[in-house]
Amino acid sequence: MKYKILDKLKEHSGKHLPGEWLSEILGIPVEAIKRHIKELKDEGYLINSSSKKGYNLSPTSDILNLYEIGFNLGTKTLGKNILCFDSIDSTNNYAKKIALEGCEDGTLVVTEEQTAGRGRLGRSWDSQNKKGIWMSVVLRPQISPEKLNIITIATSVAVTRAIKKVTGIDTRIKWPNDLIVDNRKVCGILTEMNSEVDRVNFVVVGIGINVNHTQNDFPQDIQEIATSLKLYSCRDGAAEGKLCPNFSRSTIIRQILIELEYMYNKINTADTKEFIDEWKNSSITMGREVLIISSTNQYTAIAKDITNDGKLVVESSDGQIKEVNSGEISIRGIMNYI
Ligand code: BT5
Repeated sequence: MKYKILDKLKEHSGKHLPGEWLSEILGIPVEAIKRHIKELKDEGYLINSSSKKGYNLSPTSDILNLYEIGFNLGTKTLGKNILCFDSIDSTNNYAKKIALEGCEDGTLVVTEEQTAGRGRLGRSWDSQNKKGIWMSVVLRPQISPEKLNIITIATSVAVTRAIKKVTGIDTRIKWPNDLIVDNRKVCGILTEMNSEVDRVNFVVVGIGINVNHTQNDFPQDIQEIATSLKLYSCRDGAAEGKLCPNFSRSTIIRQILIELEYMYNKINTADTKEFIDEWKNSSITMGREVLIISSTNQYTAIAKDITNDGKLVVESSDGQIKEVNSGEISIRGIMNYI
């Protein structure tokens, strides 16, 4: 019932709704309305209550819960099962645990804060409370283990699309797992797999997006390389003293689930051309000189292409064409690499 009240407040956003009116149309006593409004406030919704005018929902409420993410989502697999936390060590850790226990394909784990958010290769991921999107999705794709990269590629295109649709911001993709705006990292993707020799049991796709951070929300060591969607959208306005609104994280998450489900269906039917082409168009990597850093050596090369299963094709200075499957690349001018 409390979410029915919330629906009404959203439907009439900007207006005050009298308790008596809500009581009449929802068919419950005014006392019950009061109790549910209190529960919504306890969940974090910013609701102004005035004894004369009634209740009004502040548009700045930015809550991550089952209702905000899952209500009328319209997907078939992704986000059918949603688990929301206030704080957790890492959504990828939790997602892996429940995947091993047999959770449904498409299960979403999302949290307000991570206390031990992880990047690749043992690196850490800064996940400030209520500032960003820290989420993981469990997938059970019909691919062979060596095609894992395609999941990261599809996810980066899905997130790029979602950010564009919700915020209007064009992000660029840096192979294999970063989204970049203004030469800084705004999103990182961590894809982890559990497999047998020729079969994937599950993949956990972790997505971290800096959404509403101000510059000081980032720790010192990443101040120069990280940015948020809000900082980017406000880069000119801030100087002019304009108010920079927060973006709704739940709206972005919903759109990611919709876009990722579309890509996931394409992956399962081996129909990846569309999103590979889109990846190339959004790529900040294609055609550039890149420094390839593997566990055994480093060399510079020109990024030429990407294969249908997500490997980066490069041409090294001696003219050799190579396929890079995993590891790190640096691109001049991006994220402080000179
Ligand atoms: C990544 O690793 O970019 C993958 C990040 C994935 C995070 C998500 S959040 C939900 C899910 N649960 C998890 O525990 N993880 C996933 P990598 O390419 O290794 O980049 C890590 C590096 O990015 C760090 O060493 C820092 O230099 C930098 N970094 C850390 N936190 C950052 C942030 N919030 N924004 C931008 N850069 C950051």
